[in-house]
Amino acid sequence: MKILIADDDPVSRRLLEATLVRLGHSVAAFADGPHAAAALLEPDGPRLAILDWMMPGADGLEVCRQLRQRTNPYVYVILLTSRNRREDMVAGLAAGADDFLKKPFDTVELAARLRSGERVIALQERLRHEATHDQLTGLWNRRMILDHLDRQLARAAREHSSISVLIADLDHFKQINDTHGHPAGDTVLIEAASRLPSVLRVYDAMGRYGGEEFLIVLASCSLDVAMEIADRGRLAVSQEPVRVAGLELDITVSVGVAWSECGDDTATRLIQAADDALYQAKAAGRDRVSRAPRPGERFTPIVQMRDYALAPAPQAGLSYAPGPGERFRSS
Ligand code: GH3
Ligand code: MG
Ligand code: MG
Repeated sequence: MKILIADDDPVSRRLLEATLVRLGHSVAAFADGPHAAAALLEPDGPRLAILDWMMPGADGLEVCRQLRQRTNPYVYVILLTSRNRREDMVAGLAAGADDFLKKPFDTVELAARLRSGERVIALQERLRHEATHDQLTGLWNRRMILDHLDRQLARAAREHSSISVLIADLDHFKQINDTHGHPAGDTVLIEAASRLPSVLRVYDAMGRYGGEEFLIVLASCSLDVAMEIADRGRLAVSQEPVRVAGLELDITVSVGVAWSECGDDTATRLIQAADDALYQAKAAGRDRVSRAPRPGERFTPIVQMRDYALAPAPQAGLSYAPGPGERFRSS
C-alpha cells in the first residue's frame, strides 16, 4: 500500500523507506511536518502514515491533531519515537496516534504493526462504502447523490454553467414483484442500475434515489444533450429483456428531465421539476422522456425519441463519477 513517512533525519528516513519498499509498499517521504500534513490531507493522500515524533515545523503529534480534525478518509498513524514513558504514550494517543514504533525500528515488528494498520484501514473502507452506497445495486445511495447534486449546483452557479437532473423510474415495477416475486424484482433493479450508467459521461453521476427510482446529475450540458442522454438511457434499459429464473422480462423506464442554464436553482426545485416531468411521462404512456417546461413555456413536452442509435454515448464516457476521495466503482 501507499505509505507516507515523515522524518527529518535523512539516514533514518532512507532506512525506513528502503525497508518499506522491500516489504512491497510504495512510499512518499517527507522531511517535515507541514509538508507531510498537506500530502495526507489531499483527498487521495496515503491512508497510512509513519511520523517521527520530533520534526521541524510541526511535530508528529501536531500532524496527528490536524488529521483528526477530519473524519474521512481515515489516516492510520504510527508514531516513530525513542520515547517510552507513560506520559509520552498518553500524549501520543491523545493527539490521535493509532500505534507507536520504537526507534531504531525492528523490521519484523514494523511489518506486524503495518498489518494491523491495514486491517483497520480495510475495515474503515468497508464501513465507508456501506454508508455511501446502495447495497443492492452498488450505486451511490440517496444521500451521496444528493450531496453530489449540491456540490455540482454550487459549481454551476460559480462557473455559470448548466446542470441537468434526471429521474428515471421503472415502469410498472410493482407488477414484476407481484407476478414474479421480490427476488426477481431485485434482479431487474440490479440490471437497470447497470444499464443506465452505460450512457453517461465520466463526469456524470447516478445514485439510487428511491425504491425503483434513479437520480442522475449531468454536469455542464445543453438541454438537448441532457434529453439525448435521457433517451439513450431509456433505450439502454429496454433494449433487451432481463433474464431471471428462466424467464425473459421486458422492462421499460420513464425519465423526467429538469435543466438549469447557469446553476441559479436549488436542488429541491430541480428535483421537483424532474419529478413533475416524470409524472407527465408516466401519464402519457410510460417508456418515454419528458422535460420540465422552460420559463414561459406552458406545457411539459413529452418526447419519445426512438431515432437515436444506441452506441456510442454523446461524449463517450464510462460510468458515473466517484465523489471526492471515492474509489471508482463501475457496476
Ligand atoms: P409506475 O410505472 O407508475 O412507476 O408504477 P410502479 O409499479 O413502478 O410504481 P410503484 O411506486 O407503484 O411501485 C414501486 C414498487 O417498487 C413498490 C415496491 O415494493 C417496489 N420496491 C421498492 N424497492 C424495492 C427493492 O429494493 N426490491 C424490490 N424487489 N422491489 C422494490
Ligand atoms: Mg415505477
Ligand atoms: Mg417510483
